[in-house]
Amino acid sequence: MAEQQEPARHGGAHAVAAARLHGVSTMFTLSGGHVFPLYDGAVKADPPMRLVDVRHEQTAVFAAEATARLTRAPGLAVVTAGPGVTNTVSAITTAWFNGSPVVVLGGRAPDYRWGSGGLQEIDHPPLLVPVTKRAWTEHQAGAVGTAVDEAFRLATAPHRGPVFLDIAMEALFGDGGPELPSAAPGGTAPAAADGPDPGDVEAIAGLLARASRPVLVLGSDVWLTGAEAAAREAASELRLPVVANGQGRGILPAGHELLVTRARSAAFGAADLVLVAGTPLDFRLGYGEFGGRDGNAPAQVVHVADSPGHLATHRALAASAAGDLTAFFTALATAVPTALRQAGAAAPPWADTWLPRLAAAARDAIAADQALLASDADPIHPMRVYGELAQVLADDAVVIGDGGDFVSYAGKYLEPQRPGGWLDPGPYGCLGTGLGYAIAARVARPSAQVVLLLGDGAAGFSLMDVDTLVRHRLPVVIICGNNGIWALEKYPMQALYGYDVVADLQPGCRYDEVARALGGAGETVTRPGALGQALRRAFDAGVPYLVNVITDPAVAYPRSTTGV
Ligand SMILES: Cc1ncc(C[n+]2csc(CCOP(=O)(O)OP(=O)(O)O)c2C)c(N)n1
Ligand SMILES: [Mg+2]
Repeated sequence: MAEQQEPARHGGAHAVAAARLHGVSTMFTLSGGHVFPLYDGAVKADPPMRLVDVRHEQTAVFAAEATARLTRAPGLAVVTAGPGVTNTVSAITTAWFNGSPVVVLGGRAPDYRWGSGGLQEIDHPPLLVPVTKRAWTEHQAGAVGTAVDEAFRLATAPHRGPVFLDIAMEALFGDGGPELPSAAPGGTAPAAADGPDPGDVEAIAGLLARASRPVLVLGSDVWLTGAEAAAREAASELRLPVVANGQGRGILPAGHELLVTRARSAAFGAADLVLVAGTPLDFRLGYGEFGGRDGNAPAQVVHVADSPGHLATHRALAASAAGDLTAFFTALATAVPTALRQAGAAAPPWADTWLPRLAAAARDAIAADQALLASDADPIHPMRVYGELAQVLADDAVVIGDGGDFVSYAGKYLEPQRPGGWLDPGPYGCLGTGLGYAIAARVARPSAQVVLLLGDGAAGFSLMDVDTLVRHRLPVVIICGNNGIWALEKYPMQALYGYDVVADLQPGCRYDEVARALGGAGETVTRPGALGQALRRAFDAGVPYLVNVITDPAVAYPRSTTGV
């Protein structure tokens, strides 16, 4: 802590004040001289801004991204010039794919020496333009506050996403003037999306009224844009079977009568209309190809996004709408009954047969899971881990997945009770999000359970940041699914070539001892019967705790697609 508490007025102080106006309370960072004024600005702000210093810049950006995805307020990461910035590229790209409002502030070699070969002198924005909403440089100390304000406004405007700004050294260290930003010129409330075109909603309502086997897919943007209550109400009002995707999971709690995610292949295979809201028609949704199974015609596809640029262009759509998702669902909930009445139907025709059929299929699938969730197999079947975890998870738990097969199991068998409690890397599929996401989750939800499900391969990307959890007293439970292999690559390579290489890790490696060496705690579990008690010890520990579960490498996740 600095002894002298005079208000700072350098560019760094202006940047911190502007970030705070947008609701930022934590700066995730890894030190470098180019960005010292941002720390000085954080320390001397009133109240000081919390600094969480990590062990790799990608962890800082993943933490900022998870902050945005959990709190729906923007996240902030600060990284030093050159390698500090280039180390963030995968994490910024992850935020780009996820539409996460993140601002990354980078240091930058000074302008007055530019071209002379200064330390870490590289022009960062061209590296980041393709994966950000905007990437640019601020050169003037007096303009830093305005530039940072602009960065946050852009990051939070529809369609949300990452923004990069680097600040030349003299601008960050130089005098920005006595007046710190105290009110943002354009206001600090995130810009709202315009409502969708009423004609588009009507057209969608008309299609739905003529459908007999519709399915509603709720994706991450439904949660990220705050439309979950409107979506839930519309689904309930219209009795629509729902498949949840990404952070849309939990909008309908596990066990909800309309939630048919576990019957998604039956639902998508036989649907005659699929309405996808708040997520791209990417590989996770079979590129938007639905229906056509068992002699059925291909389904009509309706795509709804929060902004026109996010509507699918790679396949024909029966209809689409772009705009505020809350407004969309609210309008849909009244437009469909009107359209049904006009078509002479008293109630949604799908409510009597199609919905119960899918609900029964979902119930059957869940019942069929039970044997493996309770499996006594030795070595441990990965599903047993989830059977045990489900018994100790609270409704408000945050569950994070970073890994291959181990996390695919989790995605399938752990059904959240609330939205905003499930974090996977999203469609960019980047390994290494785990510790950054876990750090952010603990900061954002101080009293909730935070559980990180970590493949043993994935562990290698970020396990050192257990040190950050320890230094900042952030207890989380880490469950390492340790099969000694990169399973999600090993089995596909064997299927293609009949053999595999570069897919083996150390069997039985003691990742729990890594956690201990860093000041946390942990244990290795090799027997299924020991799992339950180990998980309880982990939740009770009050320190970062890694349960290293040795699972059966012979068990491969029954995957139908590799995403390519
Ligand atoms: C940064 C990055 N590198 C490589 C991959 C390719 N990849 C996807 S899953 C996977 C295997 C993950 O292994 P592990 O975490 O041990 O989980 P398992 O499949 O064994 O359960 C790999 C290498 C990736 N998605 N991201
Ligand atoms: Mg593995």
